[in-house]
Amino acid sequence: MKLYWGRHTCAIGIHVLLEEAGATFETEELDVAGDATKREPFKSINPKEKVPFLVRDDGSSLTEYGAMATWIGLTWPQAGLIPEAVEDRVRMIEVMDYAVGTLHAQAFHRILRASDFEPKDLLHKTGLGLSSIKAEGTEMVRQGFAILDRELQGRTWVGGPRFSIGDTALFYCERWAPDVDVALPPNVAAHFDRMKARPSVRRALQFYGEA
Ligand SMILES: N[C@@H](CCC(=O)N[C@@H](CS)C(=O)NCC(=O)O)C(=O)O
Repeated sequence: MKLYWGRHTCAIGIHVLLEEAGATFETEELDVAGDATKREPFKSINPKEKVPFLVRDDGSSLTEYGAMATWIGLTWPQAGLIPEAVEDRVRMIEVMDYAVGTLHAQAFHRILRASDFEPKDLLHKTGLGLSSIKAEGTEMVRQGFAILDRELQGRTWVGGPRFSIGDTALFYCERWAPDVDVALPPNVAAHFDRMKARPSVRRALQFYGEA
């Protein structure tokens, strides 16, 4: 199995999960900031042009954070990465979907790749401008973490009492907060600290050259 990844990307969450599962995997680094995902040979093997991207031992590939995370959770059940109780499981999915689909794809994306949100036609190009798009993204990041802070009240992990796949989605967003000058609210900051104390996260951060 091979995990395609890039520095400072959400791929670290999948890396953490593979570590938690005890999976054997290779890695291939892409210069994501330099747009390597948009060039050959990667573009042909993953037309979505994104990392994380998993190529499994049978040669088939998998994209999308939730799908990859769920596959890891179901393939290594002994790691206990998917909550058993219905309420814990749906709360976990609620946070994971929000982190991936809103906090990352809407809020952080506006800051990290503001030009993706800039109107492409000349008529509208005079509109917001990159700095306004980034400012809007920063406000969305603040609001997003505030919402998650309320949801995490009284919870150790996003799925209740045990670590699960959803925690890694929140973790990769938490890791980006200092870069966009957003302070994590208390429950989210405590979650980030708990994540950083996990051996799997330490190993992944070390691999990424950040520990
Ligand atoms: N929907 C994808 C999003 C993945 C994604 O946005 N990856 C970013 C890095 S964090 C990326 O590869 N960006 C490259 C680009 O947009 O050119 C998922 O859930 O895995």
